[in-house]
Amino acid sequence: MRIDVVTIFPDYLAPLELSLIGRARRAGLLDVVVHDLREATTDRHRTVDDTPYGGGAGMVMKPEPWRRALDAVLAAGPADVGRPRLLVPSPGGRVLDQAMARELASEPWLVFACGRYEGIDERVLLDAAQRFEVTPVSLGDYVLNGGEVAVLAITEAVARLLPGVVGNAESLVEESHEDGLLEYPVYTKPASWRGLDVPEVLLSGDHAAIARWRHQQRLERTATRRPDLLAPTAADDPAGLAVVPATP
Ligand code: 6GU
Repeated sequence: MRIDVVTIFPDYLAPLELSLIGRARRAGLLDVVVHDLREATTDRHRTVDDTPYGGGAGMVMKPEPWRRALDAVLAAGPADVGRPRLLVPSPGGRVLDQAMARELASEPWLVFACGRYEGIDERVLLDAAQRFEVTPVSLGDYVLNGGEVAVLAITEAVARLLPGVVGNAESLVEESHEDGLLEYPVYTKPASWRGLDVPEVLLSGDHAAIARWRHQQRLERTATRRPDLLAPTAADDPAGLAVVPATP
């Protein structure tokens, strides 16, 4: 998979050299290229932002450096893989979940456009839609200062799903969110620690009993911590608007 990132803070992406992602890059499973948006400016001050039409607080990212930067990404990218996916981190985007991470992991080429300030001139995305499949993406319902942290999170969620990136492929299947339930609690030695004992069943050697216990723990945990992941009823729909009346 090829990933391009356009940002005014290339150093923010330095962690992509580390750990699992860094190893995947060195192994040739993942090709990450980070581009400085300011390289696509032409003025002496390398200006990337300007005041918003209509007034209001903050600054807006100018269209022309973005157009030039995205053209350069397209020109230097892999041939014969079709239109890249352009992911635009934004609190107003589609909220990333495990299903979306899997969808992105099936793409050959992802391009991230990191906005800062109040955002990118809307016309950049309209214009880019002629050459990219544009998807605004959010990490959740809170506000970050810019897209760079989201790129780190999304890249990690996606890259670990690529074949060969996570050593033990089994560790991918029994995880939180892979089947809609949270993970069961885990323990290691010692069996007793500060008066806290590992649940008896895990020491029993009874694999069927352990599997039942773990499944029960996943259900209880999900019901307590994330009831919205179970039946999409009350937590998702407090007004009950989506409740379908039972058929008589
Ligand atoms: Cl993807 N970007 C920004 N700036 N804020 C966010 C976000 C993304 N996801 C949640 N908040």
